[in-house]
Formats: sequence, structure tokens, C-alpha cells
Amino acid sequence: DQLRALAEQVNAAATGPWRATPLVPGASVSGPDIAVTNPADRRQTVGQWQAADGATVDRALHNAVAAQPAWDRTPAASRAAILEHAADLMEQRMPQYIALCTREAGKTIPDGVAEVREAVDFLRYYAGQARQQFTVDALPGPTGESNTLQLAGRGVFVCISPWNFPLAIFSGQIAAALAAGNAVIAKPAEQTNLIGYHAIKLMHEAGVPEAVLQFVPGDGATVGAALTADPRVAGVAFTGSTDTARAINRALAARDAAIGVLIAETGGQNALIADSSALPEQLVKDALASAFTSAGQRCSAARVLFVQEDIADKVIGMLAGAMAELTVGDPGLLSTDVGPVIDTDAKCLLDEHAQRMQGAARLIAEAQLGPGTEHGTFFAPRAWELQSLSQLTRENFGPALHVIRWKATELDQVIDAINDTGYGLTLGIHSRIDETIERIVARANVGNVYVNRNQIGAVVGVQPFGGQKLSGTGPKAGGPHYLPRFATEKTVSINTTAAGGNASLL
Ligand code: UN1
Repeated sequence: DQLRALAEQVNAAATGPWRATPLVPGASVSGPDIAVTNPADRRQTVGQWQAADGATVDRALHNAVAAQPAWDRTPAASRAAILEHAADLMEQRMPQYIALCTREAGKTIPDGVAEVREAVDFLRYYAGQARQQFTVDALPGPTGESNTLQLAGRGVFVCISPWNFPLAIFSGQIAAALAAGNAVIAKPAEQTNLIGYHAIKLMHEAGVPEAVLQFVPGDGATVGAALTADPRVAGVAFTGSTDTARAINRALAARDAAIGVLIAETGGQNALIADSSALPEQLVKDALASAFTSAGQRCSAARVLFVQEDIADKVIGMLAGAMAELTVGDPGLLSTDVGPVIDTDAKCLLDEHAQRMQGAARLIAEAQLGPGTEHGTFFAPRAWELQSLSQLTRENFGPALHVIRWKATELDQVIDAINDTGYGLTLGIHSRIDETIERIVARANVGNVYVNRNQIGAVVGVQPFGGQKLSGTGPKAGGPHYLPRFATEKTVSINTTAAGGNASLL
């Protein structure tokens, strides 16, 4: 009932068309309007946005460099209070932000709720971390000397965020960079500029100075590339594809400037390993949630279910039954389980994958598209049975699950095959045998392991999230090591006696 009331508020708040323009003090923007259409019905225009041109990018960098020192000198507790104020405002305006998420990003209402909550959590978490970590405590040392370790902002941070968490990851990256004392230039994925714009406006309203947090929308090839190549940028926080992370890393390294830091969260080829002691109902429920929530458009989503042969037929049968019950359709309706994929390109890639699977794999199930989906970019959730993991040559970002059977003697080979994908993000385990769980946890090179539960929806501060190898640089978002990566460290040693020398060596 609460959700129903919220859904009504969300629909009432869908007051578009929305509009997004660069937010760069002193820049005059005159680009053409680019239309945003609703993923669930491409005939509906949700709003318009304008890209930043070269002069706007340059102006943003100039503003950021000028504004950063004063922001950095603002006490961390004051910066934290502003972020907490932003969290309060976002929480109060939840229906508006959910409305934006359903209309621009095709998110279901429960996903929209989770999205806003996570954004709020990130704002509060990094504010709290800044209060704790940006204090100047004396380090242990000899008498006659005072030693402190001081954290400060690195300078100008560029935050490049993905369309699949257009408010949560966007706000999280920005909150961390700001909390640490950096000026921020935010460039969201092109698909979700309206959400990004409205999040930035809210942070300005909460008290972040306009030159300290600027909004510079555009495509990766021009605006993203211009930002990451510029020597005025101290670091980049990026969530998106592994290839783009590599390109950003190369751009940062190629500059004739201080070595820039890259904090990247990238892709995955995430597996779920179930042995014959798994509880089939629980397993199928969690596999379904892990593979198809958010239309499978999470880097944490399960892509491959390795099921031990003894229970495989039963599990596959139950999975097919459960998939037949999925409601695929309008994300604005509470009855919908799976909404559209983000755009035509995403749908084409999934259609291509389905074609490749034809003949190469056995189709286990294909969910039905509901009524009213013909004008949207929908992909019917599908599951195939494969012979081996090597049949998957790339991350398939959508509602596509693959099932592989394994024999009792093959556990180590299964884990090695998962490691050999090169990715290392999430791993699910369903087993009632402690030794098996421990053996998998020890051998798997992944960032987040989930046992006997679904493997999505990491909670800020509770389940720090992020991967290894091709899946990202770390440190983990929503964890205690994230914020310091946005900061420089300065050790200050003061002789408090009248004699010269080095008290530490006495
Ligand atoms: C992503 O999909 O880009 O745990 C990463 C989760 C989310 C995943 C975010 N935090 O499902």
C-alpha cells in the first residue's frame, strides 16, 4: 500500500518535459537541443539536453581550478553538513527523482526507490567518513616532536558516471570527491543527463558553490576525452566499461602533468555456483533476482549459473517456470518485474547475442513481452544452457542468463574458468556445505561474494562494492578506503624543542 501511494506520487511528479544544460558559471551555451525519449515508449519525449562545447569545457576547468582551494580550506565538517543537507533534500523529493529514473532510464518503481535511497546513503556515508577521516590526529612518536598526517583534496576531479545508476553512482562519486575537498566536474552518461542535471541543481541548493560543482554533459569521445586529457585534472572517478577505463588511464598517463589518479569500477562476467546441497527454491529465486532485476543492467548481475548436475534438471525446470511468470513491460506500473533496456544500441547488442546463442546453446526459457511494449526498447529475458564458459566472449549487459552443469569432481575447474574470464566482480554461492563455501571464497578472484542470497544491491557502508582485475581499480565504493583515494596525504613533523636535529633518531 505504501508502494502504491508512492507510485501515485511518482506519476504525479512526472511533470516533464525536463531540460538539462551545462552548469558552468560564465559560459554561454548555444548548442542544439538533443531529445531524450522514454525507453519504454520511444514516441514519448521526456526532455531535452544541450551538450557542452569546447569553450564550456575550458571554462569549467578554469572555474574549478580557481574555486577548489577555498573549498578545500572549508572545514571537512562544513563540507559534510552540506552533503547531509543534500541527502535530506533528495529524500524529501524522492517521488520526483523516481519519476525521472522511470522516464529517462526505464527503471521500475522499486528500482527507483533503491536508486534514490542509495544516492542518499552515499551522500550521508561520505559525509560521515569525511568527519571521521579528515581530522588531524597526532601520530605516536618521540617527545620533542609533533607528527600529523593531514588529508586534503587533490584538486579538480572529473566524475564520469553510468546510465544504469544515474543518481546513485553519480551522487556517490561526486559526494566522495567533494567531501575530500576537490572541485568536481560531473559528466554523466549521455543517456541520463536529465537526472544528472537535477541532482547537481539540488546539491547547489544544499550549499555546494556553483564553481565547485559543475555539470558538463556531452559524449565520451569529445567532452569526456577533452576533460581527461587536460593537465588541470587531478583525477577521474569512472564507472562504466573496461575499455573506456583503459582509454581514460592512457589519457591520464599521456598528459604532461602530475600523474592523475583513476578510480574505476567496470564490468563483470559474474557467476553463481550452486552445488547439490543448495535449496532449489532459494537458488532459483536468487538466480532470478540476480539476473533479471533492473533488466539485468547491473555490473553486479549474475550472468552464468553453474549448477551441479544432480540438481540441474530440477533447477532448470523451476527456472523456466519462474521466467514464464515474469511481467515485462511499463516500468511505471507496480506489476512490472522487468522494464526496458536503456537504448536501441543496448537492444541490438542483446539481439545479436540471442542470434549467436541460437544453434550454439539450448534455449531454456524466454519470458513474454507484455502489452504496450512494441514502441519501447525491450528485450525479453532469456536463459540458455551452455557447454562451457568459453562460449561467452563478452559481458552481455541485459536480462540474459546462461546455465552450465558441473560434476562433483570439477569444482576447482569451475572456479578457475571463472577466474580466467579476467573479470572479478561478484560471485554468488549456493551451498549448505561450509568447506565448499570456504574453498570457493579462497580460490575465486572477485570483489564481492554473496552466499545463499542474491548477488546484487550492495548496501553502502555494509557491503563495500567493487571488483578486481578487469572489473576495476578499487578502492571499493561505500567502503572506508574510498574517500582517502580522492585525497592527498601530507605528513607534517614539527620539532617542539629549541634544539635542532631529528627527535625520531635520538
Ligand atoms: C554497477 O552496476 O555499475 O550491488 C555497479 C549492486 C550495485 C552495482 C553497481 N551496487 O548491485
